[in-house]
Amino acid sequence: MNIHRFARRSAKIAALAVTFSATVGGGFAHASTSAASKLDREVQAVISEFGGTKLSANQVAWDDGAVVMTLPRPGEERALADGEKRSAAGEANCSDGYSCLYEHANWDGRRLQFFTCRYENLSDYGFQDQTSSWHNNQNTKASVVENFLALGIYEPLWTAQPKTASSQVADAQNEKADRLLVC
Ligand SMILES: [Ca+2]
Repeated sequence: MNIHRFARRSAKIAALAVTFSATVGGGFAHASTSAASKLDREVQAVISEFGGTKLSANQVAWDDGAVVMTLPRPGEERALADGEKRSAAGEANCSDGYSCLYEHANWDGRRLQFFTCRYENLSDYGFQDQTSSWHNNQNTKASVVENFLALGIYEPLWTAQPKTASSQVADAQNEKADRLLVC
């Protein structure tokens, strides 16, 4: 092989390598961008319907963080905040001092966490008739969860004692919660 042919072949291989990495890199960039935009559309849909402010890529906060919704990232079952410890599957993960409701059993799906002792209408956050599991990680206060019956009338569904959790509420209580007395 003379030196000119070798140089031409090397240049051709280098050009192919550049083309290949640009294609692969572009593919990954596109995939992560569409996942991020799907998540952002979900977050923006919550904000446009229920107010609140975007706290991070997958969180919406109301009242300066008295209430925070965390959404699962695309392809994930569990709602985890940025940097939150990835707890074992089937482990309740409400932050210390908060009372949490979860969209699905086993503490999966959207997570709605509350800090302030007051009544919360879950419809204010698009969470009425959604709750399937819960974790009260307040230190001493119980939370009472209620179902709306008729004008101003609610029936208690369950009382969430402090530092307790349920991975799945009874069928008769499932996806019925409308109001929460945080403590
Ligand atoms: Ca209900």
